[in-house]
Amino acid sequence: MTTHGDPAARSGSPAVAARTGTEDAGKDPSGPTGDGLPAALTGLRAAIGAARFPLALPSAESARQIGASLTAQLDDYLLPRMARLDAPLLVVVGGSTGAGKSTLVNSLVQARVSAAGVLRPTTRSPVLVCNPADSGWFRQGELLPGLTRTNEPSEDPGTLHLVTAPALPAGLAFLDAPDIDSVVDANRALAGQLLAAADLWLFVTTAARYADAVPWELLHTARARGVVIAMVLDRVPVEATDEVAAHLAEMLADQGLGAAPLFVLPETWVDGQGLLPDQVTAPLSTWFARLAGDAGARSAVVRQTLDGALAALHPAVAGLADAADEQVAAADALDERVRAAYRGAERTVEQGLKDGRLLRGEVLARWQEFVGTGEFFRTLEARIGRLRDRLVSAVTGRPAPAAELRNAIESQLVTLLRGVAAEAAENAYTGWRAHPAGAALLDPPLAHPAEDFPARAERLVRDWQRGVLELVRAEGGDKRFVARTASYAVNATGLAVMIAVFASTAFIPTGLEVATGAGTTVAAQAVLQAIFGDQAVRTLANRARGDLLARVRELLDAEADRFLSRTAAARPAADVGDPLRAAGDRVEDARRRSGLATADAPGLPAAPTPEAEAR
Ligand SMILES: Nc1nc2c(ncn2[C@@H]2O[C@H](COP(=O)(O)OP(=O)(O)OP(=O)(O)O)[C@@H](O)[C@H]2O)c(=O)[nH]1
Ligand SMILES: [Mg+2]
Repeated sequence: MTTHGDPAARSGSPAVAARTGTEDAGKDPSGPTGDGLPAALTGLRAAIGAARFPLALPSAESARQIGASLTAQLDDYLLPRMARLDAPLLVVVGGSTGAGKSTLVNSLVQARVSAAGVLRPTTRSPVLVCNPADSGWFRQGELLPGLTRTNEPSEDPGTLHLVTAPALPAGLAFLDAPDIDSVVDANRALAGQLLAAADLWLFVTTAARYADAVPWELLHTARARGVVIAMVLDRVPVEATDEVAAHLAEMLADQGLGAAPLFVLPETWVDGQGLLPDQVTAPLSTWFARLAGDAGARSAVVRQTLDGALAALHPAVAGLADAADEQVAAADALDERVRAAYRGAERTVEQGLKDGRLLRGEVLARWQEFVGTGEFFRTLEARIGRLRDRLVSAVTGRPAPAAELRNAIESQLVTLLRGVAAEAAENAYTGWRAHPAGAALLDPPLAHPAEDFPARAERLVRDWQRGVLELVRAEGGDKRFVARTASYAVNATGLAVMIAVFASTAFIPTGLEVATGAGTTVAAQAVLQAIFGDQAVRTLANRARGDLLARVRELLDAEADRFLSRTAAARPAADVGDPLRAAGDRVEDARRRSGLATADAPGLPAAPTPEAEAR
């Protein structure tokens, strides 16, 4: 066994490096507890839980992962650790597959507590080994509450196999984790989760694997978080020891991890029990024994890792808050595209009612016929009826029931509504397709109006027509307008009002609009002029138009809702971003006030030097 570098410089990370040894053991090792921290953490937990990132924005996937891992870390480690600063120190043994982690743990506790093997990966579910005196704490499940405690070895990654080993001193526990670079996804995820719950990482790598990318990614995370780390370079061929150990020490220093104690274990044989020879593990077990015996040093490790994890929350939470704001902003932008499309549709309908384009073709023809039958005149009161005398000679007696005009009005309106709904759906669809989050929400049917749109449009028009007749009937009490409230009079007046709605403002069809010839057209034209000259008709028409537009708005709103309901999921009930930031700030303030990591805290024991080993 060799250790490298100046042991003083390797005696812990900066915050705990100032002093080593046991002189502070008499002091309350738990020190200040950070009064406001548990409440601030609980608040943060709730704020993170309220954040959703359902829209497919570039920031969403990582925000979901970060949110999930922060929640897990709060539950697994931060909250229980804050509640029990004096609980045993948990060393999580992590590293590359087959590096010899399980063999090392077994050797350190001098018992086969975790299966080691040649099949990769061997360790599928974590094994926690502690002194019998500490098993109560780990068994009660405050820490890593999501893992079911078992007394038997298990392959289920959702379990935690608890083993006691009298050879292991109290106050210190080892957790043998699955491999961090596993081909098995669940293994990798679990390894990350376990490392996030560690007070100390014992990072095991080998001469063959120490330059791999995955371990270094994790080590960067650990450094950023200020986690206390110790490194084991395992199974090093004797002839390569100096070169490999020097290279790894250099890499650690380059990555800002020069303070981590480094233990270099030579390649050796395992005994019949699968354990390493004592002399190989001695420096490591001595170091751990010293740590276990030094309450002050243990407390400092716990506090530094805890403080680092708490400090790392702040920027992570700020990132989540930004991502949550982006979700709302994107939902707003998507909604605006939909609203613009359907506002356009509404305007087209309004325009259609203003410019008289509806008073063409079939409607106009039916109107002319209707007026031409004299049915219309018979039903109107004298004021308009005055025209009758002048026009009666021009009016033919062809049968053209009011029903036909009514149908023509209906189908004209329905056609218009279908047209604008189709255009709006297409515009909204195209608008969303051009937005990454929108594209992910689309289904092909959204490009067209809802399947039942035609039926709903027809019902809308019929309901409106009925409404107009009711309006006329109600006004019928006013004898200035309708002479008699006989149903045919109501009908005829109602149709005139509908026509007036179609030709609102000063529009009256010109000779051109009214097509050619025939006394009928002249009569129709004259009647229209008479109608629009009538204040009562104008008033009714205004109300009927308002009613029609309100119904159209409602129908189009239902169409727009097919889109808007999809972004609604991205809108939490209340603002999420600012409360998240505030919760993160509260945790950070409480952390700073807590004095968890104080500069004069005792540090890690130094890794034994070769000279010390020689003694
Ligand atoms: N010769 C020799 N074999 C070792 C040594 N350390 C571990 N082994 C063997 O290497 C194989 C893998 O060791 P494990 O302890 O299972 O490795 P691990 O890191 O726990 O592997 P996973 O759980 O799959 O991540 C086993 O067969 C061990 O017996 C050693 O120092 N020397
Ligand atoms: Mg293993």
